[in-house]
Amino acid sequence: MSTSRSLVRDLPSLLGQSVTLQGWVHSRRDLGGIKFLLLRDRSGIVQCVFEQGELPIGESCVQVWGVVVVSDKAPGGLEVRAEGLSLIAEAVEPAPIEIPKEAWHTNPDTILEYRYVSLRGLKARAALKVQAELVRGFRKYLNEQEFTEIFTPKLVAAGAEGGANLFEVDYYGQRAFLAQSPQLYKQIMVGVYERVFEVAPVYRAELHHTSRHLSEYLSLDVELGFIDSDADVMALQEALLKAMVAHVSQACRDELALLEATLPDTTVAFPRIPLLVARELVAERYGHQSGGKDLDPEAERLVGRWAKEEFGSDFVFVTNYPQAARPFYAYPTPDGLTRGLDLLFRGVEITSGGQRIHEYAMLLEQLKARQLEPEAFKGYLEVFKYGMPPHGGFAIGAERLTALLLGIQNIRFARAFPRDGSRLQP
Ligand code: AMO
Repeated sequence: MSTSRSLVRDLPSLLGQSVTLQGWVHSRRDLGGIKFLLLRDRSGIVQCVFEQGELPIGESCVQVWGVVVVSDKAPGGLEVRAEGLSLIAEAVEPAPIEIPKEAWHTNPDTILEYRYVSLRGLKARAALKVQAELVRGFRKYLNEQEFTEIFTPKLVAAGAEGGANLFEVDYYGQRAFLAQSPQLYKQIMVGVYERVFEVAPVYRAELHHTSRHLSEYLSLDVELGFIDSDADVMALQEALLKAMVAHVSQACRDELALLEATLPDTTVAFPRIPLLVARELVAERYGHQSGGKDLDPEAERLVGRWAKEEFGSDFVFVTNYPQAARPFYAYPTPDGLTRGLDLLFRGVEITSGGQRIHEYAMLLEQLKARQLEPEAFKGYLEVFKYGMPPHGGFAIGAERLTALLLGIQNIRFARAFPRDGSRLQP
């Protein structure tokens, strides 16, 4: 690393001085005698003006030196009057898509096919930077609340969430799966630390090709013990999301401005509505009959609309899901419902969670009521023999949160290298 290297973001304080920059040729323009090079480094972009010499093609890595001067016409109000350029690594051929244009109307498959270079676009990199800061805000808040970060296996012997969307793996000749969720493990770890979280990918062999499902996504998992009810889970979730948004608003000013993102108003409390009431509400207020046990996407959108219209909130908790719509470990209530809940953000589910069953006998009862064989859940059940506190938690889909926050329509663009039913490369 060159010790004398300046970053683009520092240039305003270096007016009139000689600097050396390193970065990429974002674009170049030849106006007869004068040539313009936009140099991109990790901190920004600056215009460099050359009076002689040839400029290398886009995406070449270069070192440029010259004097920083004020310029009304240059983006950012300053430019570098270049005195020289050396090649660090020349691009072998022009990039397959135009990075500076970042034309989002280009066929998404094309952008994703060339992701190794399309990620260099300012908007593409800004989106993933915001995601990185959301995760940093997540860790920061939970660490402050005495949560311990855990690391659980992604190669597992059984599914955690049920359903058919498991990827099977040949594990030394034995059948294994890619983890759908760290669910059991985070609960086990509550027995160790009381409060835990994990940031890790999970795997879902989703059969539907949608704009909100990936086959591999980043799950932000939280679990905590010694709670009174699902209200504690909601309180933590609300405070955590508000802290994450506040962190991003500080850490990503430039990125948010570039993406023209509007942050949610975090001064309002997240409204809460029981699932059955939500179903009635969308039918009566908006004339929509939600199909299935859960809310369908249109019903989610309408509940989100209601929360916005009535409370000015982009977030809304949908609570008390029926047992039939939740896994066996959800804490049941006598009315056939559970203390399971979802959080919607801008009309889309971004988290699922709630209070869990913590008593061995109650778990056996639930399995029996669902005609499930306790033998098949032996691995899950063991820890509940050994004193588990009342506990609950949730998991946030990091890409969904990022996409909804930034107005990205297709979740694939909220992950660097998305995996879906038709994509395994790059
Ligand atoms: P669930 O299966 O609802 O719950 O997942 C939690 C959150 O993860 C996100 N999500 C997805 N994101 C992208 N692609 C997918 N295919 C996908 N599937 C889910 C959503 C969803 O809200 N163990 C429970 C969590 C818990 O109870 O703590 C679970 O995994 O944002």
